[in-house]
Amino acid sequence: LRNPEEWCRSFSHFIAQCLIKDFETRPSVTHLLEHPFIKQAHGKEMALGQQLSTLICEQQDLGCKLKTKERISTPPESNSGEHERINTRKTLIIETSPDDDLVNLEFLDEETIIKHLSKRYDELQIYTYVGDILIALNPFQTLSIYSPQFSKLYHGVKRADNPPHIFATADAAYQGMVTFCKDQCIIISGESGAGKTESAHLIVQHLTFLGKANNRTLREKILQVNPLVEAFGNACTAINDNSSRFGKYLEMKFTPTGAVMGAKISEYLLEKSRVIKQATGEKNFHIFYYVYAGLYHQEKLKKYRLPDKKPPRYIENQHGKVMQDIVSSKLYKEQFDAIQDCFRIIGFTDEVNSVYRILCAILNTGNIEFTAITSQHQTDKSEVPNVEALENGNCTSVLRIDRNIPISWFIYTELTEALTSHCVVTRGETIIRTNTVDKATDVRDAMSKALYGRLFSWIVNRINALLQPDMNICGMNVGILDIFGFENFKKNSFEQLCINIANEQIQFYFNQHIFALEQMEYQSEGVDASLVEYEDNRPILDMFLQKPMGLLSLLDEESRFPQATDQTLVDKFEDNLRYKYFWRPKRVELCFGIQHYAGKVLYNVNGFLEKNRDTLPADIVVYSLMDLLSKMVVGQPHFVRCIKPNDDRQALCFFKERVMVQLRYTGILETVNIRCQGYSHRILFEEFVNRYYYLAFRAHQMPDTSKENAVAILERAKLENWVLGKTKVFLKYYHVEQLNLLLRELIARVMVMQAYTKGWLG
Ligand code: AD9
Ligand code: MG
Repeated sequence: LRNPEEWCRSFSHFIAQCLIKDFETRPSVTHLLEHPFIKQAHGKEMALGQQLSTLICEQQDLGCKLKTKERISTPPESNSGEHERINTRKTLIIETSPDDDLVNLEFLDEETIIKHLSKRYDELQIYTYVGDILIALNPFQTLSIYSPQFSKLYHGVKRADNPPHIFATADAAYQGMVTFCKDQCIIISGESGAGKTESAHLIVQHLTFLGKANNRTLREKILQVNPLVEAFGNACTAINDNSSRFGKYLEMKFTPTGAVMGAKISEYLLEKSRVIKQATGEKNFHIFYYVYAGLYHQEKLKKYRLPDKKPPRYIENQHGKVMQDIVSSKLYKEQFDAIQDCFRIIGFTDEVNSVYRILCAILNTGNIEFTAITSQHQTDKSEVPNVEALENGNCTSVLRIDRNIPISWFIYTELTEALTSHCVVTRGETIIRTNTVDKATDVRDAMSKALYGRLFSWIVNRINALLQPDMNICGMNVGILDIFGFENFKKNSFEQLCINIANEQIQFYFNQHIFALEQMEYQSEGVDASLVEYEDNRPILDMFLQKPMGLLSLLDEESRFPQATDQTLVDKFEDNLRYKYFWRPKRVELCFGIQHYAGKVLYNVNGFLEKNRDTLPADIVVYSLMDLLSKMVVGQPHFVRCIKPNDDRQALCFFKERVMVQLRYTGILETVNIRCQGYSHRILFEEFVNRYYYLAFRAHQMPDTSKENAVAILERAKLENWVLGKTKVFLKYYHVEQLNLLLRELIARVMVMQAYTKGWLG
């Protein structure tokens, strides 16, 4: 941004005159200038200059947009390779239509909604509104609707001015934050592969555009955060080649004037078990392949003591992948280079080498083997026959444990002992017992998982330190929640249970905000609005979370018994869980079924106890998600519901049945109903009058925050269909947008006037 004075001098006198002329019909300028809101928010000249520049850009954009609307007609990008399926005949027409919002439909039933979404999808209109909620259908192809030109198009305008878009949701959150100085959060939900992570990237992209700080480097840093953490936390699964295996809450931090000043990530429940084993057709975390291929091409495998004839066991194909597949993959090598760039741009230093070292150590650890020693007295002892793996430092020296250095030698021996034996304390006495081969293998794998888990947390913490705002400013946040989506595989284990419980909680949070809280307020405020029935998943959550008899408490309890087995666990569930959502199939051993909000899932308890012991107790994990949710509750929520139109990842392929199921379990029909009939915004009279009074009163008047004055504002703003409760104004989602727009226009005019009276424009 140029110096505001300089900028304003060059600003066209003509535009100022036009705005002032228009302003004359409004309350007195000088009065408004004295208004505390304006003083507080825009009192500082620099801030004023920034806002003013934004305003002018908006004016310019507006003019350009009117032309662009007719002009933009863009075919999807025709890429090679993965996107070969793209139908290049289709052309995207960027224009609004009344059916952009399902709430405008004349007939509201499932069939109509499906037909409607299908028609839009066919025209590559992947986004549709349900009031203020965005439905995003996965296009499974690259669309050219995310360029900076589109960011401009969606900047600070009314929702109805443009077709629905993920940028509009990001924009609403940003405008809400700047206008009301209130934290916002965007909750993205949908099943695995529905497009949550892609949506999260696009939101970050648009927010960095909006929060145009002078600091270009910071913007670049923030854009690298997602690719970096996803290299460590995402993997290829049977459903999605880039599946998130952890939950992520990214908070973007802004100054009071809306300039981006930093970011912070919270991670949640990384699927560490993937490090040591992957299901058929799945892979380890991306980073292992990137690093192995990258080091191979740099001829550094030897340096990191990695085998070069056969890939390490953890990334070796249990499923047909061979050395050549990994090292000859151009993609892996390119990704390795990209990750190095991410590290560098974010500000990591030599510590990156330690990251690679630890990753290689984990791969080497996986190659340690054990054999049984049978002697006269002992039959259950194991040893490490491939001493190479330890002695040549395969695992150990990469972790800087070297037998030639006395202190390391001690650790080296300790490590061998730690893998092949364990301590038992009985009546105050410590006894060392040897491990069987199986036990030693488990210990080895547990060590790998722990190392990876800690490495991941360290990277996240380091990113947070590097992106911490250096300004001592009390700013505001827009948080973006992107977790692993609901999963239902042929074989589902402990990991799927954790993922699906997290998704139950997100669904509950959505229900609370969209249905429960709203309907409770109608009743307590005596507002006559018809109640909408919805599927409440609270009883399912109770079944999981209740203490001491919920499923997770039972699992924790059983995990504390050394004698517990898979059989005792599943019996315990069956004996104690008297819920219609739980069943035990007769013919399938060691399995139990759960009727989740999103469908029935059959879980195999094999390994549940071990995995639960290995992670934090399930209870604590559920706390940590609650912590995440409670953080979001303080912010104003915005919802994005991602929908997967088919299971074959095919572009332009809309399977009615598949979409219908997702619409049903996410309660879209009910959401449309409540958005048609309901009042999504309930604001206390006091807050309402304080917020909007200068739309109807002279600024210096400071009217009483009474019901009557609230009505005066609503009438002056020419709004219809609002209702009054005992203490609150009940508004439709579009009312708030109209009010905010009026408010912003007014403030913009005042700022131009202020600049004008200061002589900047003369
Ligand atoms: V999971 O729960 O992490 O397994 P997500 O996050 O819901 O899942 P993701 O965002 O990874 O799904 O999307 C899956 C794939 O769909 C992506 O890799 C893209 O190939 C494709 N996709 C999703 N959204 C878009 C989009 N807006 N434009 C183009 C998209 N492709
Ligand atoms: Mg994802």
